[in-house]
Amino acid sequence: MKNETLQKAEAILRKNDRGSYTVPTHGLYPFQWNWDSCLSAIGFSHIDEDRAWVEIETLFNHQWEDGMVPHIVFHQHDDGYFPGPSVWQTGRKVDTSGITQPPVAGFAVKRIFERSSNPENIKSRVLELLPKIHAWHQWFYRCRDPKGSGLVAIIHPWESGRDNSNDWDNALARVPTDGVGSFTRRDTAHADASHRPTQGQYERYIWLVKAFRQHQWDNTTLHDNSPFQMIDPGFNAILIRSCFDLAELADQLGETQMAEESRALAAHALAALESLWSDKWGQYLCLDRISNELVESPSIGGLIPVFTNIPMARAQAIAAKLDELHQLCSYGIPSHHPLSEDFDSKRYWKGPVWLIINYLIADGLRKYGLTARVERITSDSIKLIHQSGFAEYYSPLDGEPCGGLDFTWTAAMVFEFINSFAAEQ
Ligand code: 9WN
Repeated sequence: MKNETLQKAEAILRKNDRGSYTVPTHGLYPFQWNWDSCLSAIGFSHIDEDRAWVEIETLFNHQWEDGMVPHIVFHQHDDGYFPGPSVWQTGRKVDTSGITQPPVAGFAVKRIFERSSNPENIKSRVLELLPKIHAWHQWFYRCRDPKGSGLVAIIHPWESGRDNSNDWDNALARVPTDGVGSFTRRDTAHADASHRPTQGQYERYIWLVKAFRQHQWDNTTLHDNSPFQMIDPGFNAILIRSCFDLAELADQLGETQMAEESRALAAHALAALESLWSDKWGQYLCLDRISNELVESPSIGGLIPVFTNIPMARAQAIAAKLDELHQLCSYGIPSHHPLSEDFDSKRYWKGPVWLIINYLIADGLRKYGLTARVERITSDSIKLIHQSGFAEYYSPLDGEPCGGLDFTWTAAMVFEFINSFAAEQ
């Protein structure tokens, strides 16, 4: 008989399933989101392997010709979300946004393939996906790192997946708001406005979208023309891990040239990641590519690199930082340092705990054998679910559920925490 929590998690995945893709949650996010889908597919792999593959295949059916994989696919009309297709105007047959999101697909495909009950049967599907994922990774290094530094920049806070992190505040303040016009946000009709980004942030988000639209969404020009170019260590680490994972899979499946190319991209990037380390903060920091300055902001983005192959000493320093954060909160891991002036326990990415981030960090720590921290993160994550349900995010101080409810990727991560991490302890 299945654990009751897993039964609830499965019910959420099924409720948010729209056949060939899932929505992150009913109401607040009525379309397919890029990294939500890939991480949710990992959850599906525990209950329905075919459905897991379909989720990722659907996303990649909407990949752009240049290799970019959009952050939202607007499969069906829905007025409940702003900005919708009429703002993006990307001119796709099926509407999509024009920016991307953290590239977790390479990692997710490897994980799902590894646990496949019949790998032989799945090989051909994986072989279809691999070149598409590889093209996306190459797109990143071509279009978001035009000078070949090894580190890619995001050009919109929504690309980070950590939308209103304090990391972006100063850089975003440089983005103008002229000509944005009036608009009606829909997010605050579904979720508590005090948990969501401010109006000023939203105006800048929209200004950037309109500016990219004027460049006809041409990715050969967007990076250099964007007033927001941010190098996020977490984002880069996810890309590096996905390149390494894709290389391993490609080797296994006989795609040796792809494997070599992917490994070379990852190795170059990994060496460059080191330039984001800060001894002062004991973590990685973002680099503002426009001002060429490290951003002195102690966010979770600087701890996510443990997800990839950073040096052991860095992983140990991150483990020590996690111990410090755990001392300051009832539930880990806060998305921003609780002693920082701009910490906010309930506002979106300015402090709350996200189970997907807990998962990426726990998965990284496990690689280094830092199991005590894996156990702590796992037990905090499961406690949050028992206490507060499957929320979008939670206050690290008292576990209050925030944002949207019955959240797909939160439910997906619960399968990983209970079936994989807790089962190993
Ligand atoms: C914008 C869907 C997405 C997540 C992001 C999260 C939030 C969207 C929004 O929701 O962003 O993409 O409108 O707030 O920040 O990580 O993918 O769950």
